Amino acid sequence: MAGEKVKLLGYWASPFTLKVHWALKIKGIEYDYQEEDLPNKSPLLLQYNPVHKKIPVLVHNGKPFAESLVILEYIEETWKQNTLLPEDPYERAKSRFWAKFVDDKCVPGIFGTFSKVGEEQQKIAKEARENLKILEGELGKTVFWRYENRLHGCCISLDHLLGSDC
Ligand SMILES: N[C@@H](CCC(=O)N[C@@H](CS)C(=O)NCC(=O)O)C(=O)O
Repeated sequence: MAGEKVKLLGYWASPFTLKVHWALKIKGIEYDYQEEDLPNKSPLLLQYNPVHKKIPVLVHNGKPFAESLVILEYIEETWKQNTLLPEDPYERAKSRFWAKFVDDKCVPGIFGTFSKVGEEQQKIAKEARENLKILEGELGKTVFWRYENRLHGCCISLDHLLGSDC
């Protein structure tokens, strides 16, 4: 839609930001990007996401949206081209289930593996591997949000990086 202003506030290494980048690109939406310095958040981020104070935030014609999965739903409903979700309601529900599984179970485990040390790190790395295996088992069975296929690629690469011997 002509004259629209779309802006994404994010952070380069954030998987939550990446999926919004991918969704916008799949839809062919032009947007500005503002990289955030997370220890020193911009006034815009604090203004637009006062509840969680986290990226990503999408701003569309001055209206802010926070929480990556909420942002994806908004993108899907606003720009109808190049759909992100399958047509069938059952398949759509499954896509949403696995998207939440990635956010709740895989991403924290992967982050924890790199930020924790010692026994705590071993424990969280084991959980991360187990959850990545579950996710890997789903590949080919579920039609995911289209961006998720790319995220799965990253997760599986990380699984190999972490080692698969435990
Ligand atoms: N549930 C949120 C998670 C977003 C999130 O955890 N963002 C992190 C970066 S990956 C953040 O902004 N951290 C800054 C902070 O916690 O102060 C979403 O899906 O958007």
